[in-house]
Amino acid sequence: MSTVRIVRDAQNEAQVHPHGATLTSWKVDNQELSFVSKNAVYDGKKAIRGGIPIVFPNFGPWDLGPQHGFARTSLWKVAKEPTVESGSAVAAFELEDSEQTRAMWNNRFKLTYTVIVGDHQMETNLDIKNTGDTSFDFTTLLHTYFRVEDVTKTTVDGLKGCKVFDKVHKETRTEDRDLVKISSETDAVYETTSQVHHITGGPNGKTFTVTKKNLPDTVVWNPWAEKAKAMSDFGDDEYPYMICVEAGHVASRCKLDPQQTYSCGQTISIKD
Ligand code: TA6
Repeated sequence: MSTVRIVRDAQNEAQVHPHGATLTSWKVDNQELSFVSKNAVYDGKKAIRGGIPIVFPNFGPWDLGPQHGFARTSLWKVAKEPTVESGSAVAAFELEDSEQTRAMWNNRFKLTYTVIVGDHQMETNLDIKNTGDTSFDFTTLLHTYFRVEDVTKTTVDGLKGCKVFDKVHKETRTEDRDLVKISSETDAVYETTSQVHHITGGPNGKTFTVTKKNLPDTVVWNPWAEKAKAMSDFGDDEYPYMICVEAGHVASRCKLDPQQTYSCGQTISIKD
């Protein structure tokens, strides 16, 4: 299984691994902006530790199957080979239900994941179609790992006033900070956040801008030292150089009737 290179030009490219349709690289001006662990496993079984794993049909622990669902550990098809059109490089990937998925979750679906590489920006859009004759519900999330220079100097905005479930301290509160900072293990599910987040502290001091579409919630995660040590596919010394800011529909389940499609996604841009 080789990765699919999506090249706009000499300054802008991305790579997507068919395992989970996981984006494993986004480079602008030859600077890697995505974080993938040096210990990531590419055995076609475990989710790739980094980049943008796709969470579907369930965010978090799941009685019916693996944590975060089966999308990120399934082999996706290339539905559209990389093509440069209207100034961007575009590729698309597809995952449909199978015996394996129906054995866990007995619903018919077709996921289409489109990656669009623009100039200093990238879009990752997910269309979720119910191809069966019965309704189903799901939660979904783009588990984006951003590369940062020092997570203790990184800030995330667009969360103030939001209800947040703090999974580390197991409490629900309202966020009162304009800028969320990370100084310890962080695992926070923010409900109905701003559509736009700015993440400072990226490579060469750059700032990421994330603009969400139909993904009302945002999860912020950094495993910190202890959890990092507990993950075999994550280096003990890597947690200072990444932050997950994850656009999702996770605070409530999304219902999809037969033949309906739920379109969601994010645009990430980078600037000085
Ligand atoms: O998105 C945050 C989170 O749900 C954390 O609780 C942590 O489990 C993280 O995802 C990574 O999960 P994974 O199954 O990829 O190890």
